[in-house]
Amino acid sequence: MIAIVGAPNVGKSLLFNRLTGAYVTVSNYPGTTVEVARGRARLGVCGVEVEVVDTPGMYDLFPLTEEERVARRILLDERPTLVLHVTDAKNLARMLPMTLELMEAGLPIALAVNLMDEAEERGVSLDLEALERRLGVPVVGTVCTSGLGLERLREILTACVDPDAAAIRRCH
Ligand SMILES: Nc1nc2c(ncn2[C@@H]2O[C@H](COP(=O)(O)OP(=O)(O)O)[C@@H](O)[C@H]2O)c(=O)[nH]1
Ligand SMILES: [Mg+2]
Repeated sequence: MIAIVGAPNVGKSLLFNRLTGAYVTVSNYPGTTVEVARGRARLGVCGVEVEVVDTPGMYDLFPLTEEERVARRILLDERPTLVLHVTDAKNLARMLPMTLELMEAGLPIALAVNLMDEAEERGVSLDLEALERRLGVPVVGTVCTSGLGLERLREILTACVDPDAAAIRRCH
């Protein structure tokens, strides 16, 4: 399972929709009124299906709200194959502490730096390759509204959830 996590309003749900398309169910997380969307993404040339969960917005791993508690429980109880931390390129520095918390919790993560279009408009320039080297986890810049970066993101997800499928470019 791939869990999409991050602060509110960074584009998690739009990214979730782009990855999953039609196969989505929305239900209350058990014992709560918090809605969680679950769907399936087809990844790689072989179309390997993997579950994707759109978690409620969270600012860090120390929950204050019921939404944050649900997001934390999805991460710690369901142990995703990959945690995709979605961030806002305009405020990346403020969001990286949560990336580090997720890494410290021992979760396998990849970082999507979304809203790159808005960051560019504001003259924010980011060296995502340097960040990737420093963090030691995959980092990809995205614009979920236009689809920019989503192809590379899919490759990263494929490599994380199914290394064999990612290595084999051709299916037999
Ligand atoms: N300009 C721009 N808008 C985006 C991008 N990604 C998402 N949005 C918009 O940001 C808003 C919040 O997105 P949403 O997916 O609901 O965020 P969530 O709260 O993290 O689930 C929506 O209006 C999206 O259309 C992006 O890369 N660029
Ligand atoms: Mg959302």
